[in-house]
Amino acid sequence: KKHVLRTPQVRVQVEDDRTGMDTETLKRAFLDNLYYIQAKDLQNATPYDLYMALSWTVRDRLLQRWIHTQETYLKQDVRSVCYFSAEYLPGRQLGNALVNVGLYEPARTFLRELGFELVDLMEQENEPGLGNGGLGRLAACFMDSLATLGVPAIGYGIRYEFGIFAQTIQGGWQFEQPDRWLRYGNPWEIPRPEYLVEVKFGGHTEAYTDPQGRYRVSWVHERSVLGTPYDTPVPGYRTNTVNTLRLWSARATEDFDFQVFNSGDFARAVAGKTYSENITKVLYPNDNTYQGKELRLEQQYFFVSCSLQDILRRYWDHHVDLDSFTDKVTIQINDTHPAIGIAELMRLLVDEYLIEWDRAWQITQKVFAYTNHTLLSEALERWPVSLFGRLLPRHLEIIYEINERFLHLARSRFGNDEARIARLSLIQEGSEKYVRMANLACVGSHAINGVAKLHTELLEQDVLADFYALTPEKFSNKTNGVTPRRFVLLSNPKLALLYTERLGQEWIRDLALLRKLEDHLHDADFRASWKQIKADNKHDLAEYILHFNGIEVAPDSLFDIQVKRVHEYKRQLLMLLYVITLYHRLKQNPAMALQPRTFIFAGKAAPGYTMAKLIIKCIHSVAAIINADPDVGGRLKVVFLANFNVSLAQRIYPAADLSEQISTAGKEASGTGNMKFAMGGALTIGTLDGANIEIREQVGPENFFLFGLTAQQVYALKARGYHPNDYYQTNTELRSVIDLVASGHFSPGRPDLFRPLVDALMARDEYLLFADYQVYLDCQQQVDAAFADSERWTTMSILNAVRMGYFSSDRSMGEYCRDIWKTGPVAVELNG
Ligand code: H53
Repeated sequence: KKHVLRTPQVRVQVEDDRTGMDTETLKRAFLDNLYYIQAKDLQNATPYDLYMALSWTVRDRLLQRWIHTQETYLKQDVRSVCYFSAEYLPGRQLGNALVNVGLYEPARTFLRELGFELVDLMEQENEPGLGNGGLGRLAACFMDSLATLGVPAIGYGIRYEFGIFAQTIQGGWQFEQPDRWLRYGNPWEIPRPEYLVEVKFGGHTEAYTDPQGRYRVSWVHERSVLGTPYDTPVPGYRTNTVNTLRLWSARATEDFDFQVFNSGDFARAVAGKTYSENITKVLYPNDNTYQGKELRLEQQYFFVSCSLQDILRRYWDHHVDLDSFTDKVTIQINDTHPAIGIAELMRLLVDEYLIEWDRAWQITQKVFAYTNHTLLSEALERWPVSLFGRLLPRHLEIIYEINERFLHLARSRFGNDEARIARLSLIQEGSEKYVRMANLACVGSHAINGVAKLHTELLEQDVLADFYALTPEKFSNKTNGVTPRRFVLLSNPKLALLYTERLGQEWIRDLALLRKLEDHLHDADFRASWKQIKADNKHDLAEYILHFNGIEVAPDSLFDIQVKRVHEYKRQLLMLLYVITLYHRLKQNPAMALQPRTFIFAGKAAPGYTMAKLIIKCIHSVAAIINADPDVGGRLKVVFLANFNVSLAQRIYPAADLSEQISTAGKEASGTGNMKFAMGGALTIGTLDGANIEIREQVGPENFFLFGLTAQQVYALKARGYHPNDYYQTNTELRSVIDLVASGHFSPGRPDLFRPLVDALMARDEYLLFADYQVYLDCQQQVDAAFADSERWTTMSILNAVRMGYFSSDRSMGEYCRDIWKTGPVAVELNG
C-alpha cells in the first residue's frame, strides 16, 4: 500500500514502514507525518509543525517497544515498582527519545538534507513543568534509570493542566505567567479513557453489620470526580524497555446539570463541572514549604486513589485473591504528598474487599515505602482534622484506628513516656488538631529512607528519632543521583563525544567507568580538548545571556553560578553579599588586581514568598549598578536568567566553572544540582550539607572548596544564642557591605527597598549568613588562586567530572531495587 505525493522538493512515500530506523525511512516518515497529521507541507510548515512531525515519527518507533514491554510485563506477571509522586519534571522529551532509541544522528542527518537543524526543532517543545524543583526532577531521573536498568515500573502522578508558572522579570521583580504547556497539543501522551476511575469526596460514614455479623463501615460520599489516565512512554537508554508515566486528569461526572440548564441558568449548570475539573488544573508552586490548602489535599487524594484503583484493577485481571498482591506490587511514596495512600489502601481492602483489618494492615505496610526529602519543619505536611474529616471522613476514622493500635504498641515499648507518645501520635493534639502525614507515612511503611547520608542521620537522630527508636530496621539511606543521559549526553554533547572517543559508549550506562579517564589526566591532547569544550560551552551560554539579557559577559571570566529555587536557607543572599564585597573593594581601590568573574543566578520564588521575591529584586538591583559602573570596568558582571527550568538548566550546567552549594548546614536534604554541575566539570564551593559531603568524599577534599559551620556547629551556636550583631560589629567589611545595602545605594530613589532583607539579617539571621560570611570570603580567595592557575584548575575539573559515577541515578535505583523493592530487571524481546 503505497501512496505517492509530491511537494516541490521531495517525493514522499507514505506508510510503508512505521518502524524503519534507517535515515531514508525516517525522512519519509517525517514528511508523511507532517502532511497527514499536521496537515502541512514543507512550504507552509511552522517550526512547531516540524517539531510535531519529528515527534510523531519518533513516537511511532517507541510504540512498538512500549507495547512489547507492557505485553511482556503482563505475560510474565512481573513485580512492578509503582512510584507515587505529586511532581515530575521530565524536561523536553524529543531529544531524550531520539537519543534513547538511537535515532539522534539519523534524524540530524535527514533534517540537514532538508535544510533544518535538529536542535532548532527540539527548542520548539514546551517542557512539562509538572514540578517545582529537586523533588520532581528526581522522580524523572528515577524513571529514566528504572527504564534503562530494565526494571518494570510505573510512575503515577497528576496531569496538571498548568505546570509551574513561567517567570518573567519586570523592573527586576518576578512576575508569574500561567504555564500553558498543553496549548499546542502534546504528542507524547496517550489518553486512556478506557481506564477511567471514580474518586469520591465528602459525606459521612455509616456503620452496619454484615450477614456474617461483622462490624463494617460504609462511606456515603457527597460527590465524586472521574480520573482519566494519560500515559507517556519512558524509554530506557538503548534497550527495548519502555515504561509508563501515568498521569491523572480530573473530569466531572456530569457535564452539566440538566435541570438547572433547562431553567436557563447556564453558568450554574456547569459550575459543578468547573469545580471538579479544578482538581488537576494547576500545580501548587511551593517548593519545600507546606501550604494547607484544601484543594491540595484533594489533588493528593485524587491521584493516589486513582492510582491504587488502577493497580488493583490490573492485579485482578490476573489473580483471584490477594495472596500474591505484595509479591507483585511495591509502592514508593515520594515525600508525604501521597501518604494518604496508606489510609486509602486500607479503606479499599477493608471496606471494599472486606478483608479483615490485621491482614489488610500487613499488606499495606508491606507494600508501602516512604522517602523523606526534607528536614525543614515548615515543609512537614499536617492537615487540620476538621478539614480532613470534611473531605475524607472515612479516611479520618481509619487514621484514628491505625493510631490507636500504633500507640498501643508504642506504649508497650516505651511505657508511659507520654511526651514521646504525643510526638509519635498521628494526631497532633491542641485546640486545633492536625493529622501528621510524616507520622502516617512512617507507620504505614516497611521502609523509610533519607536522600543523602547526613540527611538520613539527621532524620534518625532528630526529625524522626522516635520512629527510629521504635523500628530502626525500617531506616536506610539512599543517596540521590541524576541521569547521565540527560545531564551529560544530551546537555553536554561535546564532553560526551570526548568520553566516547576514549572509552566507547559503555560509560552512558555505567558512569563509574569515567574513572578510567584518570589515566589521561596528564595527556596533553585530552587536557586541551577538556579546556576547549568548557570554553565552547561558556561561549554558548554567553551568547544566550547576550540575547536574553542584553548583557555582554567575558567567556574567559570565571563563571560562578547558583541556580535553584530561591529560598532563604539556600542562601542566594550570601553569594550576593560576596558580589557586593568585591564591588566595595573595587570602589575603594579601582586599580586592584581582580580575577574577572561572571556571577550567574537563576531560580523561581514561590509567588507568596515575599523575602525570596525581594532577593530576586535585590540581585537585579545590584546587577544594574555593578554592570554599569566604569570603576568595575566589566571585571564583574552579574546576571539573572529568567524562568529557570530543565531546558535552561541543561544549558547552564555545562558552562559553569564554579557551582555554588552554600546552604546552611543541616537544611538541604541532598541537592541534585550539585551533581549536575560537577558532572560538567564545575568545581564546587560548598558547605558540609546534603550530598555535598559525599561529593567531596568522591572527588577528593583537595578538589572541593569547603567552608562554613557544620550542622552540629549550627545547632550548638543556636543553642548558645546567636547574635548576628556581633559579626556586624567586628567584621568591618561585612559592616560596610550591609550598610551599603541599608543606605539604599542599590535602590536609588527607594532607600528603604531592601530594608526587610537587612532587618531580617540584623535581627535574627535565621540561616547564619553572618556567621559564615568571613570563611566564605576566604574560601572564594582560594577559588581565585586556583582559577588563576589554569593547569591546576583543569586537573581539578577533570577529577570532579570523572569521579561522579556514584551520583548516577542508576546507582540510586539499583540500591532501591536491592534493599527496598526486592526487584530486578526483566528482559524485553521485540520479536517475542
Ligand atoms: O528534594 C530533592 C533534594 C532537595 C530537597 C528537595 C525537596 C523538594 O524539591 C520539595 C519538597 C521537599 O520536601 C524536598 O529540598 O534537597 O535534593 C530531592 O530529594
